[in-house]
Amino acid sequence: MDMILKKHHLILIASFTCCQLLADDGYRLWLRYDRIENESIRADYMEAIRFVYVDGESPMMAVARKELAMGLSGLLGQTISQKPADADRGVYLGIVGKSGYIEPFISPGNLKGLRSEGFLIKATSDRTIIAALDEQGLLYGAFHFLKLLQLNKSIAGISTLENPRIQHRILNHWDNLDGTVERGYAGFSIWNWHQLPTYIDQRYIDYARANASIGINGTVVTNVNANALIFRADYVEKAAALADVFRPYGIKLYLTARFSAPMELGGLSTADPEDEAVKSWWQQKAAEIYKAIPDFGGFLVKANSEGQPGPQDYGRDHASGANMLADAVAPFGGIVMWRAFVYSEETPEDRALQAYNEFVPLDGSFHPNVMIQVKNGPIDFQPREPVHPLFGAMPKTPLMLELQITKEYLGQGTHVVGLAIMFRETLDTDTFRDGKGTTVAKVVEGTEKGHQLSGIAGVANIGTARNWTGNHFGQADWYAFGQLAWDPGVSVETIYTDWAQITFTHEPKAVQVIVNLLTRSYEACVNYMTPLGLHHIMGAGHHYGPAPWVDSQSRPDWNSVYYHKADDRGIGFDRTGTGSNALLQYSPEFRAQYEDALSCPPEFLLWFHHVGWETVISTGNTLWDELCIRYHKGAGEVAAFRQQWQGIESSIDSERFKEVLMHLSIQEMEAKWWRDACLSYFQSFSRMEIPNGLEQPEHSLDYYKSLSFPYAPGIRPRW
Ligand code: GCW
Repeated sequence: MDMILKKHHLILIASFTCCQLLADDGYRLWLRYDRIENESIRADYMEAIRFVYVDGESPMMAVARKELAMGLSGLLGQTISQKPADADRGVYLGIVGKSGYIEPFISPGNLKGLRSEGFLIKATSDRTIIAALDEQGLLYGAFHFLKLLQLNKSIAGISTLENPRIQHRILNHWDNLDGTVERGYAGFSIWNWHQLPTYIDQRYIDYARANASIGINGTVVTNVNANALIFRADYVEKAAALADVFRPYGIKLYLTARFSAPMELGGLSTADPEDEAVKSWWQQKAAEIYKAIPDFGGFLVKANSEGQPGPQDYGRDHASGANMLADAVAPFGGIVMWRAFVYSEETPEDRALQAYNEFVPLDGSFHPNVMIQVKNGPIDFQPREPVHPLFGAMPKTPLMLELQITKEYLGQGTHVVGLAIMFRETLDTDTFRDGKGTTVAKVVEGTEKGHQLSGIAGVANIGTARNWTGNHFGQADWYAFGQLAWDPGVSVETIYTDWAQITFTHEPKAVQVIVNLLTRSYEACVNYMTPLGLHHIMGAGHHYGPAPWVDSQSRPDWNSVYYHKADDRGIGFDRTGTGSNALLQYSPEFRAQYEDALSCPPEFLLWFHHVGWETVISTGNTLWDELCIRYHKGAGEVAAFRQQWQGIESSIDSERFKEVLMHLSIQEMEAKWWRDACLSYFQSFSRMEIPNGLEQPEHSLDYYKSLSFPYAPGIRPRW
């Protein structure tokens, strides 16, 4: 008996020591500094990094110092000295022109091209220099250096220089002051307004740190469906406490401005932007905010859209409203991000036309500290949209790109859908604005037109969930947004391979599976939800699940039938000259790709055309068959994702393994639900058979129509 027990005990010890998979709940995101497993790599690092010295005493440099100390002691498994020892090998961080420690080791040639917030990492014979023009650059350099180690990359002979290509890299939180999050699928808001400014949740610090690690330098902490209360003195004080936390991490705080705040909060009888009392109310308010938050970033505004107040309520245009607010923050260096997501109360012939029609005539009339923030597509964050025509049409105005990281229309909290592919698709699209090669990325970078401002915004997917994003793979979307905001040219493969390694494991098979999942899931999702350019056919209000039959919402453009226009003849929205002619808002070269239904790329066929069920499309199949094939392909792929994930169980810590598996199982069920519900419904028009060899819908159309989800998350409260 004794023997048996002992033997058992030994086996237990053995299995514990061989298995390095410590429990992990995902809270640490990609900033996991566990000891490097490869001993020879670790030994090389130890040899090169005997100490790390950060030259500077400011709060930001204290953050860099702390991060390096924590990161290195974790990764290398021993505390690293922070004292310079000239004769010894080590890492020095310093500002160019200010640090005697780095100066002798870098030449002007090394610094060529270095810009604000950028950094240089350069190895000399016995030291590694991290140099920058400003502290923010050093902080990013420190994070980058740690990432190289997390990735087990060689630092011997390293010489790398990086600059952000976009100036303002900002998260937009659609967080309400009552703690709910509009379109939030990861719990509640992380901002506890009730307990601010005194109670500083550790999450605020960890949030700032995570964002700094991926180069994000701004955050709008309130919902664009704004509440004027945020400008009351006590709330400004609360916001100031958050700004104090963010500052050492290089993150500026911004707030959303409710256009009618002068009336709601200031007791004025109007919010007319041309009214002197209104102007001075905003100037006064800006002065108050800057007194509390000296580096306040500025305002983000949703005006005259979905019931939000705006300048049009007074017969003024967007420029008048934006410029009035811009003038209020200009003396303090603030900016205004004015959203182009507008659609009016009147029923439009085609909602896709409106933003272009309202904003293009205003090109050139915005003040220099205004950016127009444009969603990636003309409707609303659909699984796949063509790019917004405004990107090709406002050369005199800096345009910000707004992406949605939270997955309102892409499986919400449960589906794994890697968004980097979608983000890249948008950034790489050619608008032909200044001839071939004027991609959205170039327009947003703004350099060709010499714009002083450039920016990119991502609607955050962050909440109180222990792992921040609810679904572990949602972290990859947050991370990918940061990488692409810093460098819109970085490849999806690099983003995902790095993320998989630093967030999960270095085990090659597992990395391959994770990268595959993230890379292929976007197309799979488009296929099982809205193939061939279909859009906005999800459940009304909560946007959860399939509901192509929705036809009784108060506005025509809130109904699915408005978008797919299925009838006995065919399906799709004709946006060519025979229809709404939305295509005319694009450049001739862009138009040429989509104008002809016979040659139109399948991705956008039904976005731009109404096509007969039996028409043979560019793939060689009839439209109906192609629709069926794509719905099945998408759903089938998700089943394969689950199996692939199961195959790497031994490489993933058990908590995250199980949680991802459960989400993949939900996704598999929901992908089939999407497929079957949509095909049953569309079949009621096409009256054609689902092709041989493809599964038939599991339930009747009536069954799918009968499902209801009164408590689906993320629905907007009305103020
Ligand atoms: O995507 C839609 C959402 C709304 C959102 C709106 C917007 C914040 O359904 O919830 O409101 O867009 O972007 O303003």
